[in-house]
Amino acid sequence: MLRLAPSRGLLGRVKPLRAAALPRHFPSLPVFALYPRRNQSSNSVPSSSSSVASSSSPSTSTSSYTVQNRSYHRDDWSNAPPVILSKIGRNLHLTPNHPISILRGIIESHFAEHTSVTPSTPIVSVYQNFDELGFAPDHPGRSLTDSYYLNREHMLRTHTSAHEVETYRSGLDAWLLSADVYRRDEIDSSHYPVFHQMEGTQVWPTTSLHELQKRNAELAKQLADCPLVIEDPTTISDSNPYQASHDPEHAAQITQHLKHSLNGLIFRLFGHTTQDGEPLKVRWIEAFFPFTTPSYEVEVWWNGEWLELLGCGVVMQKTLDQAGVSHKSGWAFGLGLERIAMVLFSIPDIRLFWSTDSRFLSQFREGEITTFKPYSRYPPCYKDMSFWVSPKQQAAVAASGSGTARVESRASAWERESGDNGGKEAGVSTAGGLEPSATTATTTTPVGGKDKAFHENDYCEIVREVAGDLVETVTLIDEFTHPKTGRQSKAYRINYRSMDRSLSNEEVNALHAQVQDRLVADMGIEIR
Ligand code: FA5
Ligand code: MG
Repeated sequence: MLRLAPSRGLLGRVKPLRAAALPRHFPSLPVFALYPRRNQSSNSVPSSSSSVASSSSPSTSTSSYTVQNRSYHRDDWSNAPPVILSKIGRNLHLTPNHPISILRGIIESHFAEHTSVTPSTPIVSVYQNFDELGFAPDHPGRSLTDSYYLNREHMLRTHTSAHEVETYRSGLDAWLLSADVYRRDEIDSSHYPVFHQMEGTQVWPTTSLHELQKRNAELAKQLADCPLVIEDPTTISDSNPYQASHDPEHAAQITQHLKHSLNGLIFRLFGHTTQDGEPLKVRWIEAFFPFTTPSYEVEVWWNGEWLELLGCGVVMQKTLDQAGVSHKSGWAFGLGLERIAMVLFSIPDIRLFWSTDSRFLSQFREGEITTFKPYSRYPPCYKDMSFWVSPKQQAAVAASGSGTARVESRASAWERESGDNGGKEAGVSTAGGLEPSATTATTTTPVGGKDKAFHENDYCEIVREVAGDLVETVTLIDEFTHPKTGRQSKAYRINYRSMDRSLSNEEVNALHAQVQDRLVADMGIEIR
């Protein structure tokens, strides 16, 4: 059960909240690359059955990628490795009896009035993923250290928001879009380079917005009866304002409807969950996204830290203008299905979702939330690696003027962007993606090599390419600059642990040596 603001009182289960009964259109045919679904089982969804024929490393000279039978030329921007491309088509969110799919189904049935949409491919244009949504040209998320590119024009989507404009353009007003998304990221138990998001949104013709007040009053009444104590200290301010083009009263009603809708979902999902006998704590914090304002994130206290579940906000009017529906306004959210499933099913490590071990898969059944029973916890094997950063990489960092930025801020560009810092520094992001830094690399530097600034995501990517899911965490444990030579030293601890078996020390030593060799060859580091 959740502990919510004492003023709200305690109650049993809340009735599923229904979307407001306002005009909506349902296209009968796929729109662009999207497949709207209503009341269909996941089996009948046109799947993105991929054939990934990219068998050699993108850093080699092969001139193209073939993904889902389509060929993409490579250029100096290509950085998507085969190990990542091989995940295309797994579609955990559409796999019956898989926790990610079970969760998708539960959320879809909660938002019963929303149309479910499945994009046909994770490959989108850079324009769709970033420009169309108002990302600044030097936004950190665009960097080669943070995103996977097939070439300068095409990339693996980093978020489901990449489909917002085309879906609004299709005429849908209330929809849920679930899909796999891809990010170069740090390695730990709650971050994985491929994960699943669900985008949810509701928009209304401006002429109907006055109806929201009544609807909000009803929703508030239902929620008041929920035993939810959700902290929400957020306010509207210059750093998280309503949009100038919006009537502030309308914007307030849309914001309220967003919060009520998501609080209703949170209660539906976690209303009966306790962790270690303790009620679950949930909080709203202010955030920043280029395509919403005001913007928020919702976090849950889990395993001793705040875990970010979703980002959301009032849709930037420009996005709706781009979609040709300027006469509508509304809200959108993007939630991490793995993050919620981890809490809901008590799954301790995000890598487990990719397991094909029947001891994992056999534990889950469609429509049911069951507590995961670990079949075994194999011992970890820590290996440290101390090295000097290559002089060229160090020079590149110095040239960018912020060599220690990454260490000070240990969250990914994505989480810095929206204010979450791995649970350590919640609040409005000051980064906002507007200032290029060492952490962002530059948008004109070709991928790879020893000449660009050292970036932890590049380090993690190579570790992942060699050791795959045998790596549980990669943690920076030390760094210093030599007082005389000025050389920079770093030390990382790599924790190797298999989810399915015990690893021998010899095996890990051999793997660690391979990881080290690749890092020396690709990043020019000098082992100390
Ligand atoms: C976004 O991706 C925005 N597109 C969300 C959004 C949509 C905002 C619509 C406003 C309107 P963010 O980068 O915070 O935001 O990611 C959303 C969620 O994805 C996170 O809250 C988290 O639950 C999940 N997530 C992010 N990175 C990872 C990762 N590496 N592994 C697993 N889950 C992740
Ligand atoms: Mg975030």
